Amino acid sequence: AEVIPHWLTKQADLSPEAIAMELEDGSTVTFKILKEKSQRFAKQLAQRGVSEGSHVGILSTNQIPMIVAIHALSYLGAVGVLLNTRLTAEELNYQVTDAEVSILITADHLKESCQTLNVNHIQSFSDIEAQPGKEVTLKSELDLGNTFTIIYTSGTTGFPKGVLHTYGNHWWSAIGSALNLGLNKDDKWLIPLPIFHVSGLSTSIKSVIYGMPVYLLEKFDTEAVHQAIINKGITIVSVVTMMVQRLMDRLGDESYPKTLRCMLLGGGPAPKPMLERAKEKKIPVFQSYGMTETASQIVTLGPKDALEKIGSAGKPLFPAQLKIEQTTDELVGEILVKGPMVTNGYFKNEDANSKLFDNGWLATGDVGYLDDEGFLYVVDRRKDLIISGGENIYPSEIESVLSGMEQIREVGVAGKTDNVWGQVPIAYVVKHKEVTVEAIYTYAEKRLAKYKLPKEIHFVEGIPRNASNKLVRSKLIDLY
Ligand code: S0N
Ligand code: AMP
Ligand code: MG
Ligand code: MG
Ligand code: MG
Repeated sequence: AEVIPHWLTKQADLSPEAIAMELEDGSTVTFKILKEKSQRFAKQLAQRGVSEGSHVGILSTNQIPMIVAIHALSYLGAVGVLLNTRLTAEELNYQVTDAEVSILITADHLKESCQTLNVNHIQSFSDIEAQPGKEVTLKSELDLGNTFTIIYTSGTTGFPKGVLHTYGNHWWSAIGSALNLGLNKDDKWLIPLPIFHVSGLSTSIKSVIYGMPVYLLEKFDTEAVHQAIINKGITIVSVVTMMVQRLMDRLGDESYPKTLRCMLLGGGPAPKPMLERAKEKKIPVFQSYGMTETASQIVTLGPKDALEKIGSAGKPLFPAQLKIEQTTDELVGEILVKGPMVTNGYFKNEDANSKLFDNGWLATGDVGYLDDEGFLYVVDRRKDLIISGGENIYPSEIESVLSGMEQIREVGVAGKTDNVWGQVPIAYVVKHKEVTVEAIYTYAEKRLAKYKLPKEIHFVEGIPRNASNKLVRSKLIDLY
């Protein structure tokens, strides 16, 4: 594959004094400093045995050392496995084992909670920073064909799959996004989304490729985002639906300054009434469609078209292609995408990989149609996928956990519309022995991230099944 100069070294050379990162307290880091910190961290990681091809777990909330650690891996040719801080130890253990993580680097405040993880070496950012550093040759180039990151995504089977991202996937994602959104000299991109998702990660990589500052929030907070947009010259902010709703409530009758040119909305469906309300308030919402497998948005709708095409996710980015796999004469069918930002597959998962591609086209599992001008409308998500506040949940994940309880004979889980989160999981349980709702929660809390816990648990006599004895989730909601 093509080789390019190391992107952070290059940017530090082109614009050493430009701001790479800005924090809420006003402190900043330049590209020169970011490069120096990352190179030092790389040598310290090398001292701990990290080398080319090592799989390094990263478990952190958004903070400068996390971004430094990610760039440090690129100087060694090591692979970052980005872990969701909301997961339980049991869920994390599945991922670190599956991804063959040899060392886990974590935020200082999370180290204590990592003690039960199945990784031999667990080090906080401060532990690594205290290392002397080993004199190793750092990469001066990046091979676009090499793997840089792995991010797990929930799977229909109940087990998450590790999406591989090459440098090329991230590079082309950044280029495609810039060709679509444009790039201004004064751009400053606010990241309230976690860097352990590709939504946050991709923005921190765009920063280095564009020479653009990111305004980093440790975690989403309505007031902090509101204040940053009003007072800190934010031009672009990435959000999920639930955040747009909270921000609009906070905004009330006021309006945002002209400096805000793009509110990039992704990660799930956007309800039409919300888009209409945003339009009234003149908030420049860009709807988008993308997934972990496409290294961030692959289809985007700018505000110019938003007026006429409300509800559409837009057109594919310049380097990307999209088509609808029509199985009948209807316009609606599975969405297929292709492009250099699309993953080559899941780590060590030939079974899933063989189903992922159809002649080089990634079969998303999502369902949609194109209007006569080529604008995409997403009408249904991948089979059974529940999206709560931008986090994905598969009913099978919850079902397999709950059915592990000996008092439970059968369980079915379905998504229910929710005003705050978009959708939430609801569980229908057939008892085998006496059990209380409290006991079920106690059991589930140890095994499932909080956002996956069913918001309601109902005891029922039986679970709807079809003629071949398969669970019919669409009929579950009618049970109660
Ligand atoms: C929405 C968020 C911020 C909510 O978390 P918050 O406010 O921090 O909650 P907490 O204060 O921690 O907890 C409050 C209670 O709520 C529970 N909870 C937390 N999150 C959820 C949730 N999602 N669903 C249900 N419940 C939740 C907590 O457990 C707690 O409970 P109690 O009170 O009982 O203790 C947070 O969920 C969040 O950050 N969501 C967004 C995640 C995200 O980034 N998703 C996108 C993933 N997709 C991609 O990366 C690909 C698409 C993409 O790249 C993209 C996406 C969006 C925008 C742009 C792009 C792009 O293309 O660049
Ligand atoms: P994730 O990889 O966690 O971002 O999840 C990606 C999934 O979110 C996609 O496969 C879709 O099911 C859903 N999704 C993303 N964008 C949209 C959209 N604009 N409308 C409806 N669903 C979406
Ligand atoms: Mg909160
Ligand atoms: Mg590819
Ligand atoms: Mg997700």
